[in-house]
Amino acid sequence: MSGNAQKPVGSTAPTTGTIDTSNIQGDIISQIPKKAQALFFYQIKDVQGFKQALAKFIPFIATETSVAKGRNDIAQHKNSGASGLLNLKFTTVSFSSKGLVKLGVKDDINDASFTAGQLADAQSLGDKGTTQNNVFEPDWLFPFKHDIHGLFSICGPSVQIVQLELLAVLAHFHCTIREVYKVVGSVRPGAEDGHEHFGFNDGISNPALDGLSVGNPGDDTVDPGVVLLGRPGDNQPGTTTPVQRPSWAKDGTFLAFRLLNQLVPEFNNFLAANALKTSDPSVSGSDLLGARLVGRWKSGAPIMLTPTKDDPALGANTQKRNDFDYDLLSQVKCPFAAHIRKTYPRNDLGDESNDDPHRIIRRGIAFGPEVTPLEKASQKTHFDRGLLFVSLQANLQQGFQFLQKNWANNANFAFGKPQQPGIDAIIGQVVSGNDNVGVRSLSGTNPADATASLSLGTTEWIVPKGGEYFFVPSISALKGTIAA
Ligand code: N7H
Repeated sequence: MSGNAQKPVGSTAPTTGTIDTSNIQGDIISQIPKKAQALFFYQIKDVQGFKQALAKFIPFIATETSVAKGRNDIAQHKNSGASGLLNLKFTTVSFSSKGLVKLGVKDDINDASFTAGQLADAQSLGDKGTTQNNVFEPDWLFPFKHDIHGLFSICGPSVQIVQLELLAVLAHFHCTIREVYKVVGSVRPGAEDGHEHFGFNDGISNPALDGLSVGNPGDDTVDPGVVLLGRPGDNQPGTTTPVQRPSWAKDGTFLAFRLLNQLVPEFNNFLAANALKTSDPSVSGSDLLGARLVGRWKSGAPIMLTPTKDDPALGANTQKRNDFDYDLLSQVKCPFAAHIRKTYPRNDLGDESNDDPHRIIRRGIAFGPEVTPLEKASQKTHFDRGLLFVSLQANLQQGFQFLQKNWANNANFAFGKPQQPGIDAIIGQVVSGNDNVGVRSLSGTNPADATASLSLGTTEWIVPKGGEYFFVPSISALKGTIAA
């Protein structure tokens, strides 16, 4: 018996009181240290058996407190000069809307996108597919077109260790669940550690949460309710009126997962074919174009601070690499449609607090093999690789969806610029019915002629292969409602 259905909806007036970090799952406030991550998507077959197994499993779930301890242990291990990586594993759990229903949780958590699921959003996100009898079917992998109830995420120091840990978790839940899809991501080898498959340093910029985490200069601190439900800032769009949430939902967050394949040889081929002229012979024209599409050089150094040449020391400098603003009316340093400018426009929106409701915490990891010599030579992708994209936010429509639909896919955003910005060259998708139909282009890529538009061709280098929205509950919600 779930019991939760009797709990009053809307009893979570946001409070600023202390937040118990041992009640919040890991990876939300501070990032879980990881070299590899297994994501296991499943359906629940035996509800009562699952609830019993989940109740016993709660002490093994990573919390903000256990992650902080883990980070501390890792720092001590490094400082002691010891070799190798500590064998620390962190497991978190989350549920789709269908999963919560299956478990008998009947309260409306009050997020229409979560309730509908990502499959229902695929077309409006711009994912490609076919329509038959008025029903759109995205070109996703088969498992993501069917019900997914839950997700286990296991982070650890190696692929082997997370795979072994996953086996232990599955043994615990035994036949109460059925696998839908499994994928293991890992950091790329050697100097590419921390870089996604196009070669760019990733995971550099995330907002800090007021009272819970401290950001680096330029990170911007947002209200905790931008990420945690039921906390100050978890407001109805454009208002200061709190969203009504069931009390058990407090201190949980929504997780948007996207399985994003990346066509690396094709992307590199485009950069080489459209290489820009550079003033410095040591800078390659294709590297400059790549940097202008992303807004950062491969090292992570922002082009606003170093527009003509990469500066690896700046890319590694946590105190400086996020500390910049954009030139409001000029693309000379950075195109209006550069990926990081589209997804966090900073002063492009006027007061930077206007960005706050649309900030997300990103926790992705790369998956798939390195590009093979054959793929490089043929300039064609033969093996699946890409990003296991994860974003955390208290409001899916204001967070992940807003960034993808209203900003990245919208050729007119940011508004009021002297040239039409165009779409985000990295993640922008042409959506039929939008005013960007058929236009895969952006302006401002050429610093010498910011008015010129660059056609990106018809191949989108990021190919969505599936996804779902999940709710990451607090520990008390797991104990009192979900496993109860
Ligand atoms: Fe992006 N890339 O390699 O080009 N992203 N992203 N992203 N992204 C960022 O700041 C990338 C995707 C955001 O605060 C960097 O950490 C790739 C989606 C946001 O200034 C790089 C994929 C969405 C930021 C990439 C991908 C976003 C950001 C710079 C898919 C949301 C922070 C490093 C395969 C809908 C912006 C960093 C800021 C940064 C890349 C997906 C959003 C290098 C390859 C789907 C908010």
